[in-house]
Amino acid sequence: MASLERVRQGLESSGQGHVLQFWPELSEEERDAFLQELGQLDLQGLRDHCEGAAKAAASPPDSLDRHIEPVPSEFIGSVRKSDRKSLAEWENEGLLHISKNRVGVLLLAGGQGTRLGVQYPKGMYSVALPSGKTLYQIQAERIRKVQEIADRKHGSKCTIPWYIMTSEFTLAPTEKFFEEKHYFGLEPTNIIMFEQRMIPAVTFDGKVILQGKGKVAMAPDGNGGLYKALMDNKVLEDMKRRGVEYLHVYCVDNILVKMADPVFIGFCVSKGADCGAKVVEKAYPAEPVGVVCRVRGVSQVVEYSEIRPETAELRGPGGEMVYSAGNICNHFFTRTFLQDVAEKFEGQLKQHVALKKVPYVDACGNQVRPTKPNGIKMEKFVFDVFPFSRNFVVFEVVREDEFSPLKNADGAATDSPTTARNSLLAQHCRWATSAGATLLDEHGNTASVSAGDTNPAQCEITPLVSYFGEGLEQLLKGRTLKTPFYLDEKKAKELQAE
Ligand code: UD2
Repeated sequence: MASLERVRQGLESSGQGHVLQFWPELSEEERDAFLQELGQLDLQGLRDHCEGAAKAAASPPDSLDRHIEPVPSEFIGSVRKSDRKSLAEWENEGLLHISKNRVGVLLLAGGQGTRLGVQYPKGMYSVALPSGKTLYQIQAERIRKVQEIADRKHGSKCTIPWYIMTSEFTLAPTEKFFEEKHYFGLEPTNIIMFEQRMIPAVTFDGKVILQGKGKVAMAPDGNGGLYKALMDNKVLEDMKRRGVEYLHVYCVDNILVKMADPVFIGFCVSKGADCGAKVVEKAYPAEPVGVVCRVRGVSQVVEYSEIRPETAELRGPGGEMVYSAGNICNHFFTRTFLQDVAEKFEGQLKQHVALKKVPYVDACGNQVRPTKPNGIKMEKFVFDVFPFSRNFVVFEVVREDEFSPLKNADGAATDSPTTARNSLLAQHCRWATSAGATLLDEHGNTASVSAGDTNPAQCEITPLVSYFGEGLEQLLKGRTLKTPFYLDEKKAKELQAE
């Protein structure tokens, strides 16, 4: 453990002596825990961090709006605009790489899920589907299925390793949950959890905030903390050892996420990309998604919190949004690009300022819950490496098929458990009817099925039977199905036997 004297000196020389002001009041146990926490702080970099945060928060953000322009549509690949042949070719290419163990998935799961308001990691959330599955279970089963599809097509046994970036808040409960659920049928050694760094929250005058008398207010360093975490935890070495060349990085809360999407992987690889982003057409100007655009000619994402409303609202001659390429936090990276980032560019990643209400103890030792922002959290964003790419590609997918994030608690108009559940059910209703089934609602009437249905019939299909709507015709064609209808593996066997 670090010595108290060394820590005290480090804090004082970075202007943070107040951190130890309640030291005499702490019990032996509290002192040990605090010293251990302080020993993990980057004391060398603390002054820069605190001064940098205060300075960044004080100066008006460098508005990018004057320098941005949309990415011309001819530079955006698109599911909707591509013919079947191209889509099939990309899918085949993706499946080939999967079958050769060249593809991994990486989940960004270090966030705190503040908006959803649960005390546990978001992936453990169940949106009350008929099956009761959590987000983690759905993701795990999609991995299992796409491995199986690649195996069957290429006659080999393949593995898609699942890298999971957690933080101090999410690692222990995530590990416990996976263990309790027997890793959802995946091989535990192919699930690699690692932790991102935490950094102190700082007041507007550059002082580390004490959350308790023996506790600094710490927060994860943003999902762009990924690149440091890859190095800290030797994840790139693990990828190399396994022969993983391509990584699909995604965020935890999109219930429709296509794990290791072969079409996206195949598209990116066939274009020779080192880096790629999936986008959907934005639903409305203020939708909380970044936009893929060009800044001073270079493609990148401008986050929703950093674009002016008047820019987001700009319309073209046909009334369409000028900045419509909505980032859905689904990215493609080659391992060699990530290696380059880790070795050469990580230090150049932009720091973003978030002003937050951070509970703290005041100078008299009273616990305070602020009602307005009092603290600065500095964050890096996962997409800020795009400008370092040599060949960055954008791939537009269909929202109803691939994007329905869970951000807010029920009661919110958008991105809630209800909207996420309905998106998945509506998709499965569409799959069932296009496979030739007729769905009946609870009154025995034919259920209407359309994209974006806000009150879909209760039809759920396990990913273990179908990854993306394939293989259903042989089970469902010509059948009339009463809802609620849950197609699990057992039911699929029964239908097959009939
Ligand atoms: C993210 C995207 C936004 C859009 C939107 C779509 C970023 C920076 N923004 O915004 O452009 O695509 O998603 O849903 O990617 N996380 C960590 N560590 C952290 C912070 C977050 O792992 O320190 C994870 C978090 O667990 C989640 C993902 O990153 O899986 C996105 O985080 P968020 O939900 O806070 O991002 P949001 O919705 O503001």
